[in-house]
Amino acid sequence: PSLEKDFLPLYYGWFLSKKSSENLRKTGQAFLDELGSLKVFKKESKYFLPAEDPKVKLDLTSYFAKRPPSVLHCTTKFTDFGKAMGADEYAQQEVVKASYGKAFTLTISALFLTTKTAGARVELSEQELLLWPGDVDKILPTDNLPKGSRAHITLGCASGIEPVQTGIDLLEFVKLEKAGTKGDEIEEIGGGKLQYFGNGMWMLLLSKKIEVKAIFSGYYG
Ligand code: ACK
Repeated sequence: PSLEKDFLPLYYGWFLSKKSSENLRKTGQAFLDELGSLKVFKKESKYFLPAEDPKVKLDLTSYFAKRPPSVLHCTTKFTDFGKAMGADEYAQQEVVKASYGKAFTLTISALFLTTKTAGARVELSEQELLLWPGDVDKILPTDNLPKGSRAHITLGCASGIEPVQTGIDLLEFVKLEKAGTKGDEIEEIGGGKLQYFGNGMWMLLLSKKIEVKAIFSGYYG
């Protein structure tokens, strides 16, 4: 058996450089700070507050206290050390092997948050899409969304929420966009146009997209 077969990582993805990672964390933090201080957000903050005590002061930074411990990343394929569906097929692709350890530039087009997760939306290039698995852009088997719809960088999770949720939340936004539920355009804030999709789902479309440097690699834990 090949080495690739015997030692698959927990997941494959793009791992941001230390500097890009620090900058994106700061941008995400600034977004939380600004959103949390907006009247429109406060008016809708019930989704983030405990039903039994809706008067407590909401602090989004402590709300999304589960943050990625090391450098930020954008998962391509969760292979679960080879146990996940399609893991071997993914790992054996020529493009995956050839790209391993190579540098890429990822483009971030939006920041989003829900009651469960906060993340950055990644817009993949043609070349990057070659590394994107064919089976991950859906919540329901019947969903038919553009390739790469799920591409994201998790910035934080609410208590009790696993990071896998961030991609699912992003797909939820994409489904709403596709259904023509564009999201109320709330206002221009620092960085872009703020959209509200209801149910505590917020998205900031960046007026200036952010480019980050990242290495395609595997994470072994
Ligand atoms: O934030 P993420 O993209 O969501 O990065 C982490 C990484 O793998 C390590 O946990 C992602 N992840 C976990 N489980 C899955 C899964 N079943 N499908 C897709 N991504 C997953 C998680």
